[in-house]
Amino acid sequence: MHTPHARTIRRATAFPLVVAAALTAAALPSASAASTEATGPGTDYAVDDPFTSDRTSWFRQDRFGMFIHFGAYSNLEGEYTRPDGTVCRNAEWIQRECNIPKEEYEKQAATFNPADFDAEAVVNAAKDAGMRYIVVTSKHHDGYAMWPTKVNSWNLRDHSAFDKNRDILAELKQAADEAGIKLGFYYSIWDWHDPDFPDRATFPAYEERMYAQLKELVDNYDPELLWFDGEWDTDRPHNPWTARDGERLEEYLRDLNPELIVNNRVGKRRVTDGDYGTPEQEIPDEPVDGQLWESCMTLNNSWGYARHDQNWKSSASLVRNLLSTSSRSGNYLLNVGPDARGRVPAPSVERLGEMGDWLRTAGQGEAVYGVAYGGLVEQPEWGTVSRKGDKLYAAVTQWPEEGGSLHVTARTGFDVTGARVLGSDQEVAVTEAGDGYDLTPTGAATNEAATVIELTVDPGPTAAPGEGSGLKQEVFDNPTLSGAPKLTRTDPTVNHSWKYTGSPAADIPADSFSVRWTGSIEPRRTETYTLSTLSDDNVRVWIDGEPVIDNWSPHESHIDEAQVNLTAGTRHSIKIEYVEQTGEAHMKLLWSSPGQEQQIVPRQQLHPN
Ligand code: FHN
Repeated sequence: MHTPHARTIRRATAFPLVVAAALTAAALPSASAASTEATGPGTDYAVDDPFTSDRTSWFRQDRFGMFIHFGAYSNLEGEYTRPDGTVCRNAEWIQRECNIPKEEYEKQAATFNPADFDAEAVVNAAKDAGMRYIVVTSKHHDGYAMWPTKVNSWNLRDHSAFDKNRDILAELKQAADEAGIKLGFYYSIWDWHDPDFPDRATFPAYEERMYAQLKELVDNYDPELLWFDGEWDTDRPHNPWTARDGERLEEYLRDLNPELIVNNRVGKRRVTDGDYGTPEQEIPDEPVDGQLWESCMTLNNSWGYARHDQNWKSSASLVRNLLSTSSRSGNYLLNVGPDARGRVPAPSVERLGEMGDWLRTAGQGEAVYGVAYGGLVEQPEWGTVSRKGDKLYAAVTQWPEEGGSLHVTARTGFDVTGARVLGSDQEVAVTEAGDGYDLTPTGAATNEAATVIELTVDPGPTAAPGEGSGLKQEVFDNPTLSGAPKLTRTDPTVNHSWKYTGSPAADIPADSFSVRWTGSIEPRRTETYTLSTLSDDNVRVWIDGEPVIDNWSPHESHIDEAQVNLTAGTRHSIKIEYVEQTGEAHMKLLWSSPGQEQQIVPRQQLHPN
């Protein structure tokens, strides 16, 4: 089912050892299924570099996905009539926000019958939109499972009016597989229904059921991605979830399937949790440091179906959102909310089709799929610029007046060797102008959403990959880098997530240790590089003997940056000093430059002397 993934060798996962009385042994993944050996010193949770690994390649290429919010709340279609006759409106939060008593909510769920749910139609709508992956709610905050879980009877199979021979997640998986669309599951940690959830004392019993459900989902439906939610500190009910819980869950999932992609809400929505960040209903103004990212957004204002919410976004604004996310190396996860019968609202399908039309017209999709941050140029006011190899895609949303031009400000030296408007045979003049180039089209914009000017560029010399082996690493079993190092070795990359329980080696404690890396760093381009450290706790960095980063005090996961001028082929000396005081421990070294996408500094470019 999964090709074993080359991974950092780690000690296997501890499994919550509390046995939940409510479950039969059959429903529980047996403790032996996950090693009983607890993780601990010597464990490194960094599995690879999400910016470059094969495991995340599809996520970084696809750029555009469908979110589906579908659950027992959909049965109310956004409206609840209180006993006093007043109407309360919400969507997927309706039970909590309208104070529906648990028994009454269960009673309405028993009438839920999404008989018209048509997985093929849903997948076709996604495909027609140009979406390449789907994330569907398997369990939202109300705790209602949308698959025939064996863990409890609060689910679509056992508590509904739906056909007991159907399994909509299985139907969706089959339709997605046949269409070549990847499938992921949203799963809420926060659970309003499970009585063991709110109290830390009984939380392990809930956690055991949660692990069992997640194992069902991974084993039975083979998702490519898990989209956690409900990780934040809140009440009604109290949410006891901690970063330490997230560490353990993430480790468990990666042992279930090393190929899984997991979002940062598996922990506490930080840059060190999971594989990618999850801005919601917003798009970051620029590429996100330290982590992949995906912006999730509604088509109207509601995630779950709400009859009253007809405030649909225009397809032009949706296309522009997609161009904004992909041109900043992000993904766009756009939501649909099927109604009580399981039908995707027509206004949603219509707008998705219009987005797909734009992507399919004149190869405009090239400006989205597989692109990343423009890098070579500053982000313009008149639209967005994304990059894929020797192409820059200038997606223009403010077309110049006749004879007018569009200016691109160069961030590094590069030549423009070609320019054309996708979908038009008009000429585009490219002239050097001040700090960049002026692009002067000779015709009209081709559409309302965005007209794409494809530039062919020569980004200048990039040296061949180096032959480095990594940096010299000295590990001290004290927080002061003092005395003889306990361990000296070559570290291929500075890419470590020791978290709460791990450390650089089995005989190094999880707290109160320090590390020094020395050697040289060899860039492939002569440019101003942004060096980024992602650290918890202290960190300081020298390049060519000069201090460039100094955050020498205990801190939570934090990204520090330095702009350094590096010369291709030159081995610039580097020294990094790091201390783990207590709690979580993380230390990563990344770089980016106008011509280099963000990544963990690769082994080939690091030398131990
Ligand atoms: O509370 C949820 C909400 O219902 C919805 O699922 C969004 C989508 O990501 N997430 C949470 C709010 O941040």
